[in-house]
Amino acid sequence: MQIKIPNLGDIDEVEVIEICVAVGDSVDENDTLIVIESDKASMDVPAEVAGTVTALHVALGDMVAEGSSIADVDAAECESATPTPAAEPDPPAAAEAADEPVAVQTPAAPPSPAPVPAAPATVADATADPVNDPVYAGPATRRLARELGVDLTQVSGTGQRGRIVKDDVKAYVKSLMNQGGPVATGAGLPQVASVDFARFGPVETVALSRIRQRGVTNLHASWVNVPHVTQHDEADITDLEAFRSGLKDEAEKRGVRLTPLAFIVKACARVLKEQPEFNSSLHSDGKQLIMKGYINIGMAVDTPEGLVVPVIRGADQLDVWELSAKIADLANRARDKKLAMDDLQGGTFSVSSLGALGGTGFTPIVNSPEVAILGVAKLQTKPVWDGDAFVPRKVLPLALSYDHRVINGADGGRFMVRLTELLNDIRHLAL
Ligand code: CAO
Repeated sequence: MQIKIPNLGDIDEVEVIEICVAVGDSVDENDTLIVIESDKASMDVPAEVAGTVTALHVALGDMVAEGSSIADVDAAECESATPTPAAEPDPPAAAEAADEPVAVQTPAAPPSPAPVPAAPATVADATADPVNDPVYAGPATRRLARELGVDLTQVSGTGQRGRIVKDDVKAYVKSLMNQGGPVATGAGLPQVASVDFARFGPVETVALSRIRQRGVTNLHASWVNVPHVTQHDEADITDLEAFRSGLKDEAEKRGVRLTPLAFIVKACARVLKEQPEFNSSLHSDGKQLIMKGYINIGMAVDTPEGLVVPVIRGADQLDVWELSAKIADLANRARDKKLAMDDLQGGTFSVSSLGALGGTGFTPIVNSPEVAILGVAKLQTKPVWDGDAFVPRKVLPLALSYDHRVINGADGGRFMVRLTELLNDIRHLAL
């Protein structure tokens, strides 16, 4: 049987926003084959008979009209035609979907925002296993997720073939609330349009590593929850660099590589001790600051799997040699995927150093629930006016991003003044 797009009322075309089956799947009567969406509402298109899907004629993002062919279902190939309840109802349209074709037109329904962006797909993707699709959920579930600001890629589905159902979204929100985590990260936000890029040329869909998927959630949560301010400054580390190169032999003897980062972490630990609000977290009630009696500095490490931020515990207790060894150890284990969970927890402030790569500056995103992060760009030799003449100095660009709910601009300024003072003349670190 050829399954077709049902009556769409006065709507000419709708978009295919989800494909729930693959060629070869057995489906029961009323199982959802695809989900379509107009600018007014979305609806499931169910199988009219039980059987085996023998062909799919649509791809994600296709615009389809009433009567367009969606899929072929061979009823003869299915031995058991036990009807199962219709997939999750999506009133008003999908509630009627089990019966005759229905109109999508639902004047009472509020305008539906664009769907949660799905990975771009080619026609070939339409035959992919739906269980591996980043989001396998019906329109009602998607709508609930949008209302609650839930990222469906983070929710495990307990429905048929791993489909995410409303109860899964509710359970996910409940678990976040129990952990005191942020919930409404996306609520009310306009969504980025989902584009079928394959219309413009060849595309390939590449799965993100788990680390990068976690980054998607965490960075987004921080970006939408934390009002960021970034303050820029430069440290003159000419003397520090001379000192560091004088320590080359000793570093070799100790078997460590002494980079500017160990000194930067050391100086940050000192400023965090002096200005403890940078080492705090905002309580979820928004009325209290949690001041931490320990200084654990997270260090962004670039790995083939994505960005990870292992933590240097008790950074204020370590000397520069110990910090160098710790930095190398954490970076190596991050790249070899040998970090333990413990290495990734308990950070109170972060440093992101892109200095070895280049760049004159960048604005790092706060590693929430921490309240500040220092970005380090590439050291440059610049002409600096010393009062009589321009002299070549080694200048290190620094960027401090902070949560403006916790840190005032003046505090940010004080942090940077003190940090550059320590780096300009590291003898201050001995005081
Ligand atoms: N300017 C110029 N050169 C620098 C520098 C800077 N700011 N920082 C380090 N370098 C030099 C080092 O001195 C070293 O050269 P030498 O061996 O001649 O001394 C070389 O660059 C390589 O350093 P490195 O990167 O191996 O070591 P590091 O201690 O500076 O950094 C680590 C370690 C793990 C932080 C780094 O390798 C890394 O992964 N950085 C990426 C972090 C990231 O992705 N951030 C973005 C996150 S989004 O905010």
